[in-house]
Amino acid sequence: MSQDKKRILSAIQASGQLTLGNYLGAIKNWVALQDEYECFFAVADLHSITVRQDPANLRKNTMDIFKIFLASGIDTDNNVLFIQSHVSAHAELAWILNCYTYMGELSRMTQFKDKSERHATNINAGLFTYPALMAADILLYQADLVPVGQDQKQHLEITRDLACRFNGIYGDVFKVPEPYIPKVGARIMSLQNPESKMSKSDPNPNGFIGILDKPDIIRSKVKKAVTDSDGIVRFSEDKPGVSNLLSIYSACSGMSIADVEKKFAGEGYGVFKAEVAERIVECLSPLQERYDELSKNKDYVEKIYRESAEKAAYVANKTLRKVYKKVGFIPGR
Ligand code: ATP
Ligand code: LTN
Repeated sequence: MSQDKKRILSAIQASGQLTLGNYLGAIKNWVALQDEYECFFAVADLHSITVRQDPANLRKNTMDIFKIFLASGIDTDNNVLFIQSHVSAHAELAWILNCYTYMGELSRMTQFKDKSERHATNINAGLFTYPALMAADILLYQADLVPVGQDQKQHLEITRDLACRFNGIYGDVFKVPEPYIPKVGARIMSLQNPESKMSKSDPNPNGFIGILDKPDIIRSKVKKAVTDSDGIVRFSEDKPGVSNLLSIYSACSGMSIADVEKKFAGEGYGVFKAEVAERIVECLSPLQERYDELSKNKDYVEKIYRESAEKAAYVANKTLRKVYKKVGFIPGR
């Protein structure tokens, strides 16, 4: 791996099946960044248990996400794709960072407030200290840049604060990371409620397109997508459903929104929706084919995640050893 490339770390929680939003908003950008940067991409399974998970589902989701990362075309010779719980340094550094994180700053996190409302019967300590684990993910790898959506910016701020606080006490231990928010990041909205983001934890499956949804399912979900009654294919704030379908068409085809509007001028929503569905199918089917191949080749997938965990652990443990020493722990291994 190149020493002079800047380093990137990002992760996706294993809290459900990945959506077209995760693909267009995150994974597609990762694929584009992999040659310019040295990348570490993780399936954040430790984070996902801050919300109750069925064990069999968690196993399936984690493995599916890992295979989707591979199928999306990330080159594992030069980048590291790994499963967070395979590198114990994440949990170890998270504990230490917990002891440097204030209750006050954690209580200001909007994701904690949102998730506590949505899971009112399970407001656990892990959900509260989630940002310390996310900071550990990032700081262990001395990452320069962290590609995240707008909703994660607050977690990145706390990561930077923690890095500076720790460095302030003990000297230069952590690199202070910068957020990397893609300029043209497609923000894909729910098909059923286009005012809110397409999310893998949406209880209504018609709200999201799963990356692994088969063509007929995709066609039927797009057909049911909420639009409006004026019948004009135009991007506008007061037409969130149609605008979202335009964004999806544009992101999947590479055409500009203005060109897509021109293409469908005078056409009804029926024709437009059918074409949107086809663009999604075209965008996802090469990935789905590679995913199916990988599913037949379990030994290969296992080999990759085992080797990657070793590569990740090598880098992570180097930082952890330094932290242990600085804090005053006696070296035992
Ligand atoms: P959850 O609903 O379980 O909290 P999510 O589907 O919103 O999850 P995250 O795991 O929070 O997804 O996000 C993983 C990455 O995918 C982030 O970088 C996020 O910005 C991106 N992402 C998620 N949903 C969308 C979306 N609808 N449009 C664009 N990017 C998205
Ligand atoms: N919290 C993030 C997922 C995540 C992450 C990370 C992102 C866990 N660890 C480290 C970037 C860097 C989310 O919910 N999208």
